[in-house]
Amino acid sequence: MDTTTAPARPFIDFPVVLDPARWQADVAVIGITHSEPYAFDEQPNDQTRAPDAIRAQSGLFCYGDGKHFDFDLDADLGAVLPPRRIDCGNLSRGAEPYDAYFERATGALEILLRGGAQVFVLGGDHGATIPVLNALERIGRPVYIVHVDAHLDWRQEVGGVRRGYSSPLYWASTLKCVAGMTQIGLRGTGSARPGEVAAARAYGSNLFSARALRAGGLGPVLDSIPTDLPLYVTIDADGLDPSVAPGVMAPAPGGLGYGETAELLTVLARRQPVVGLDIVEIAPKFDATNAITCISAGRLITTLMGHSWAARARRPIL
Ligand SMILES: [Mn+2]
Repeated sequence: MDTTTAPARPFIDFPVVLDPARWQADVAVIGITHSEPYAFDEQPNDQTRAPDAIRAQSGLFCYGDGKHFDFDLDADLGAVLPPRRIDCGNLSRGAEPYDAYFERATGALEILLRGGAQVFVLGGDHGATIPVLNALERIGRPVYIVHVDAHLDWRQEVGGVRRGYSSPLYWASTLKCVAGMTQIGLRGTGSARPGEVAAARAYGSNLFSARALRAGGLGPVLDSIPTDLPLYVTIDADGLDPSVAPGVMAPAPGGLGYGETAELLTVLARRQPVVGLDIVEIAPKFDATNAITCISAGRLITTLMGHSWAARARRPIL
């Protein structure tokens, strides 16, 4: 039985494969549309529409046909990617309880990761990261997390909900497979209280405020990320500056520029294995200006994807 539903159109020109029995791939894109809602939130929230909104723009940000040069990759994406690249569709919640939905999402990611795919997850809100981390934990694959976000996301729970968008990095800190984390772009106020900041520091998370990034550049951020561990990257779109990612629920001025985010991913992908990336928290209803948030997200995805696979001659890809 298919666990996902067909997207309105595929990511770039990737073949759509909904049957998990056929998910043997080197690169896989999958939408995780839902997470567990807070009582005060609209459900389904607007972020559930983001995977197809990103895909809808993908013809604009990449031809992917092996014929058009991509100056950010110094190659064509289609030429550097392996042939086994698939779009697995959207994993959406039906009438099932949230425990069952999270289990289904974890199982889907487990199939992809065990099969050796580099996974690109289109959220959904930031709770969509949790089943990905659960899958990495289940298969015992150690990772170091690189997190771009305006917010800390270290709440143990909000209103009794433990798998919501305020909690993914706290959740990560409880998992054996997570060796550590660097959190970049923190600014303004969000759900974090002083206790969550203290807990993140006590755990050993490397916190870089947007101001610290601006003052010190990417060097200290890159130095905080160990080179001997595979990475998992999670990008909350509100970590980017609203000038390049206005389509979010909680815009916070002063975020990462597009160029420095792309440079961060480029350096990391060339330097060490990256098992996967998620981009979450895009709200298409606020992305009315040329869908620039979805285009930014798609470009970041293709930048990491392309540089990862272009580097395969020099080192293991995953
Ligand atoms: Mn977040």
